Amino acid sequence: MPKEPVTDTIVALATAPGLGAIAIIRLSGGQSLEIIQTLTQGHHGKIPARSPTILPIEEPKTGKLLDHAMVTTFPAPKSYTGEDLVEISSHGGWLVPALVIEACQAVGARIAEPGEFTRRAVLHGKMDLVQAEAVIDLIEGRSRATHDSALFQLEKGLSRRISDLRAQIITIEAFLVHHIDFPEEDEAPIPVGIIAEKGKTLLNDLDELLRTAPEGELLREGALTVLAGLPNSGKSSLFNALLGQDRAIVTKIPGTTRDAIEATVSVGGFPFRLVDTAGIHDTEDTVEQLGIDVTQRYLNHADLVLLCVESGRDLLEDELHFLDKLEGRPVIVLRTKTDLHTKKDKDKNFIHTEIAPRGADEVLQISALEGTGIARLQETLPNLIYSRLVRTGGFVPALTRARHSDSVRVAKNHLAEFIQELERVVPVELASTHLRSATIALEELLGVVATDEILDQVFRDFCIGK
Ligand SMILES: Nc1nc2c(ncn2[C@@H]2O[C@H](COP(=O)(O)OP(=O)(O)O)[C@@H](O)[C@H]2O)c(=O)[nH]1
Ligand SMILES: [Mg+2]
Repeated sequence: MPKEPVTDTIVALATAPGLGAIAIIRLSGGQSLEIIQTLTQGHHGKIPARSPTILPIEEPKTGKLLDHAMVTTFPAPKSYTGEDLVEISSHGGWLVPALVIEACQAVGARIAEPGEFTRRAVLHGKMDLVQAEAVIDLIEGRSRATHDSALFQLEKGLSRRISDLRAQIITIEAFLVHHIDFPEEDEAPIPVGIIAEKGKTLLNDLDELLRTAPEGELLREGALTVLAGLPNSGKSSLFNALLGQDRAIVTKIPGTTRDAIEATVSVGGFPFRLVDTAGIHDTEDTVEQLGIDVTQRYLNHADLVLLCVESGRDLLEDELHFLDKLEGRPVIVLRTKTDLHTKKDKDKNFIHTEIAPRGADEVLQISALEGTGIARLQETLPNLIYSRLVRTGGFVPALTRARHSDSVRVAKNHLAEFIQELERVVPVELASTHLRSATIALEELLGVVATDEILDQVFRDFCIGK
């Protein structure tokens, strides 16, 4: 809820700054229509609503022509922010948009804070907080799965699920009130046992939603995928093959890749943050040693490890030890350079299978040089990391931020305590406070009740103009 009425008028560039054919400048707030009228004054009567109109934009004091721009006005409440809003499509580049923004400032607008347009949209009930987060995900997404998920969230896919869970808590609260209102009856209309049962079902639903969080959160940043293996095992060649371009330096001299190179790639439509690093062996060379430290740091946070081991030999002690240390983290062992170690026989399927060593989820044979096995790997990666999303097609509500899972966890814990107290026959009135807290947690998540602190946290990541 707004603390104070939002009345001032904000202005910002909505398109990316820099060279471009067109720039869009946005104005929102009580003075927007007045401001655009002033900047285009003398050339037109009232600008028609929601109808793009080409107008000369003039500097307010001097009347000097700044540009001919396409102006569209969106009077409240039918606008993105729910306020009077104006979009000015001017010529792009460095100067024109800056001059137009300056002109808006000269007649009363101020530069918007990051995310302020969307924040105002939330304050005016145009979208909830979870939808607002989807806006930024949609803009920043780099893979089809991220796009699908963000769009689904923007279309209230997740919000509906959360609202539904909130409604269920409120229903239990209502049952409880009903129960409290008939204390003298032997058999209250709704026995405590039934209320507890309802609570348990809801607890499962909350759990189910929580289980979507790990994959949902990965969708935004991409799964951190670290290429590991001894020098010369073919890590950089694989990195380039997955990227489809030669980004990492590939040489025969061991230890060439001295620091980490990172790239976000879409594999099967899912985002992966691929990291090519120095190898995992001891070295005297300090620069190379630094690279190895980088590897360790990445390994600590890896969502997936691809251990490259050249084909034609068994895994070394070091490599097996390395697998042991990764404990529980998804690992694929890639037997590389199969072209060197397999006789090419057109009649034979020369990719032979191999049993995954202890600690590894899969073993795949690849040749980065010939491209063999790369498609298989590209199929395996999403299945290993995003199995749930692959299965559901991504159109199932999923929690996509730590903020989401934190709130749902709080709601769940309160509900669990409620059930416990109900069964321990604590006065039901007391137990019901937990229901209230659970409801509030979900309301904060949706932004129904959002403190400035929550709003600041959400909109901090936005760019100016959104
Ligand atoms: N024949 C063949 N050579 C490869 C293959 N992958 C890498 N190599 C070669 O192996 C050497 C080391 O490769 P590189 O990718 O730099 O390994 P890294 O040190 O683990 O990054 C280079 O000479 C590559 O050309 C492959 O699939 N087939
Ligand atoms: Mg390398």
